[in-house]
Amino acid sequence: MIFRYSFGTMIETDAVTLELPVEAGEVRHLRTDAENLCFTAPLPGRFPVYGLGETVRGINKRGWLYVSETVDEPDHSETRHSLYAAHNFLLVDGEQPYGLFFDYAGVMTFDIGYTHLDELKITMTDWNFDLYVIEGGDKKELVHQFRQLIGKSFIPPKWSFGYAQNRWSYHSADEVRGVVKRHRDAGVPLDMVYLDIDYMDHYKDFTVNKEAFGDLKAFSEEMAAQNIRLVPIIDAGIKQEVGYSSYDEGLEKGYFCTKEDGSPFIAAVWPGKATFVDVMNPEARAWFGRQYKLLTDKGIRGFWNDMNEPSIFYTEDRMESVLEEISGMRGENMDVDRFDYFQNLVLGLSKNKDDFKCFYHQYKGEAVRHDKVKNLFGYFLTRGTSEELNKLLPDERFLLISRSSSIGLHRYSGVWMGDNRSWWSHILLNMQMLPGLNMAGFLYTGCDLGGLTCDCTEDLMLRWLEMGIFYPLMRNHSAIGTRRQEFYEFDNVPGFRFVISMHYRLLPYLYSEFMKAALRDEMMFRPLAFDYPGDEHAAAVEDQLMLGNELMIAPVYTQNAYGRYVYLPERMKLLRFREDGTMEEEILEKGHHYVDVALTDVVFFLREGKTFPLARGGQHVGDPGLDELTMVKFGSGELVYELYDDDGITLSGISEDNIRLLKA
Ligand code: MIG
Repeated sequence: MIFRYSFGTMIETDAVTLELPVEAGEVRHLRTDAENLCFTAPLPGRFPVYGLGETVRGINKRGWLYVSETVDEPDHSETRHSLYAAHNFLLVDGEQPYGLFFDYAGVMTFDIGYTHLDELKITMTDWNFDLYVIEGGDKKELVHQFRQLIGKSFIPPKWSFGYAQNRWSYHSADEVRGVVKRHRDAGVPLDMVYLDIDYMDHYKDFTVNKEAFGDLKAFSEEMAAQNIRLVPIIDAGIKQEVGYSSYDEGLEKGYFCTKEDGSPFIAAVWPGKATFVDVMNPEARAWFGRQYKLLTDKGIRGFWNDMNEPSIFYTEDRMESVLEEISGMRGENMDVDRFDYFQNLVLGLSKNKDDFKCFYHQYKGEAVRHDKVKNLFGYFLTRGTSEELNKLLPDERFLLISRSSSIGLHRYSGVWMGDNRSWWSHILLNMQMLPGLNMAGFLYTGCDLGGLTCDCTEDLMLRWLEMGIFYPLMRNHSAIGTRRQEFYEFDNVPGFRFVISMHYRLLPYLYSEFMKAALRDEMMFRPLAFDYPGDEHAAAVEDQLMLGNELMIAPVYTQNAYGRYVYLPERMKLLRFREDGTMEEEILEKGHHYVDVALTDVVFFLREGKTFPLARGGQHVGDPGLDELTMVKFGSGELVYELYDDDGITLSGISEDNIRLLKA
């Protein structure tokens, strides 16, 4: 059962696709305090709270203050309150678990046992929103109801489930050719190379640096002949430059955000001074989306939308006033306070909160200040992209991921988990984000394997890939200035070949579980407690997940560890795949176990009474080796697996009819 409550006049988010009647009475489960713009509820006993999508901290969200405010936050440490996303869905476990969804464009906070250990307090910025309370059934059922409320998840092409290599940046077509060649020569599978900002001409969206990348169409065809797709980045800011058509046209049509006086809002990002599309105006975001034609015409079918929180390096106005103030400080004898002040003048130029209060969108014929709708920026910009790509590519799937998101975007694109670091703790953090993202409808997701910033080591890369092989979006990505982390930069090439190949051996399973989750509004990755309610050990597990209906995963995420403790909520079969091509099977009883995992071992667990397919593997997603399946089983008698397969490309080809029963 879903109960809808409506307060004030909300800014429409289109997050919800079902129109429900508005309830009249008191809000269920929560105490409403309209005067203080908040709701409270007790958090009983040890019951976990789940949800909030892409955030810091654990699977169980209890014990921290989370702020739904989309920010470009490269520090994913436990001190933070906000990241790139605003996913206002919460699942409060208890004797009778319930779900909450705040359909709200503004900034809001979730104090989940932060101020008082046993109290939930949710505070809004204003009183204009819809609240949905979901009841009835277990945790899986509550999520299922929520997912039905918000509509079907985005489905990208099958090739986007392959392995991707990226670095910020590959600077030329030749460099990309080299990357591909190293993979192919070493027999390491690869499906995609992402292009970061340096493929553009001076960081201008929808342009190409022709000197370095030549004819992008010819290059993308050359790559396609080797079964490689190029995936170029698109940034949110459009360079302010007369004669650059995206700028000229957007300005002429009034498609950019403006200042209070109606003049265009100018802030610097990658290309220097830039404008921002007024995403609240459906025409403006469609116009933005139509420009992807320049890339689709070149045969490009994959895109990533970055910097769309939106991120701002500095605004024209603040830069002016800071420079003026600083010039007046020349010759001063600064004490520590004054020096701090001076430093903060400069540091405060970037992503300054006040800057988000000085520009406007057009919404239903009225100017609405950006901070009231900030959480919708990445969502609506990427939605515009997706809707127009659908028109440009009729009945064709495309790969699209966004950095910023709010609920609703899951219908239009996937997300990556932003700028993580080459830290061991981030293997775990990014794994802990998975169930929350799945609850929010984001199934096509993954993190930068090996970590974006900081230096990666060989063992970190291997361990991260051993987790990464389960991600639908499996991308090795690293930032400029960091140690290179393509597999061939390390010593153990056979080890990398083996681990990455395991992803391709698992692909029929991963693709099936992904597609069934999308078609049935279910989660692909679940906390153990969702499958084993009532098991108090399962409820406490933060470093293992259920994957699909057959498997449990438990990655190694600490350095110099050659194994780890694993909790088995029931009897399971441990599967250990070794670099030499062998597979070991061992039945383990319910309970706690220490499991050996050598540096290049791939280990996971199969539930009793279940079977799943394992492919011979291949060099890319279209490789016939992916269709040669053997069944692995745990249990006697005939076991059945629901395999999903389709043409991987068309939209009309997506259907439950593509499920075949495999018997083992
Ligand atoms: O300010 O395009 O999350 O993946 O490599 C950083 C450069 C901008 C952030 C993205 C990251 C990308 C980087 N971008």
